Amino acid sequence: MPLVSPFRTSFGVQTTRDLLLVRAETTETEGYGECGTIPAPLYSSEYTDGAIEVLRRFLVPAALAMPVPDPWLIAPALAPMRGHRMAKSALETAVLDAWLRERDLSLGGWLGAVHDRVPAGVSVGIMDSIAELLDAVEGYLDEGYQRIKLKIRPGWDLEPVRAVRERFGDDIPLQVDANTAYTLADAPILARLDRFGLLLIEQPLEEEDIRGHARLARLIRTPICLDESITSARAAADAIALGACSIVNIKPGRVGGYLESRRIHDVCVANDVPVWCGGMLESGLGRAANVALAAMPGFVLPGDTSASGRYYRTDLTEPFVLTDGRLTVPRGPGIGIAPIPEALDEVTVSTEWIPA
Ligand code: NPQ
Ligand code: MG
Repeated sequence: MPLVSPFRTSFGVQTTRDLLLVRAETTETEGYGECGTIPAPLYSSEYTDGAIEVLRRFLVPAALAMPVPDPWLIAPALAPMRGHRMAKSALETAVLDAWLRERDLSLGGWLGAVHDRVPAGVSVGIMDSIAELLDAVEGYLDEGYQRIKLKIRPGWDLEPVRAVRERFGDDIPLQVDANTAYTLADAPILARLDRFGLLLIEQPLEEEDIRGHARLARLIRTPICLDESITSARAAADAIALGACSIVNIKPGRVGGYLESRRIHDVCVANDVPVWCGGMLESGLGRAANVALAAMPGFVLPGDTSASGRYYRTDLTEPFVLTDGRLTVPRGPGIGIAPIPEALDEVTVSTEWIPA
């Protein structure tokens, strides 16, 4: 699917989105799960062709071998295969969606959502110039986004943040995401962000550097939020206990699915750590499930659950539209939304059916 505009992060630039969907078919209904991988292992170790391979050879056969496709038992059935959380998340979500539809339960209701609508933030990529960045931010603020997140990397950090503060003032909720681009040696530069009153700085250091984030937290005032590092509820508990983060970005794909996402939410709430829902440029299918997750009580900060139009001219589903800076939580059974057949056919390049 073509992106409405290039999206540049510290790990590269994307102009299209190669989506991998898992569709589970049961005797009564079907379910969809979206896999957040990108074609190359630049965000995490997973990549789309690898996810297809591990699903085809290991994960789907293991799920098909289960006596009943019980959503709680998918993760244990897949546990012998190590890692591949995004691939596992897509499969578990497809089974969960079908399971909920069969019981006429909405994902939000099942997760424990407490809101009908969730505030939307927006992630703004690295741009070729400050002028271009300010135009993009102005457009998103005009659309009603409740929080601005700027992608940063060494050489594009202090200046864009200063420019956004000078142009739009100190009151707009503003945060930055480094996608692991810095090291502890950069602490003096990152400390110079303190004066801009950011909500948080997301994943400044590399995924495994929990001790480094704990050290950095004592060198800067801006709260540290982790993304790539938080791969499970255990990882969240460890990072919090070690003082490596005071805010957590929950992304179902990164952690293996919505059941683990709920566990992370509960661990963070128990530790008074605010959470928000991250984004992986999902189609409306993944977006629907993320909006339901973001309606849980501990999601007290706007997430990257932006409107469909932030990324796509035409979504696979009815588009999610921003109204008063919020997205509406789907109320139907399961994820509460389905692909529009014509839209899906338009962009489908290959399908593979794995029989039970
Ligand atoms: C993040 N998401 O919070 C990720 C980075 C990311 C919205 O910033 C295709 C293209 C898939 C870009 C997955 C946001 C992506 C992508 C994740 C960026 O770190
Ligand atoms: Mg991030």
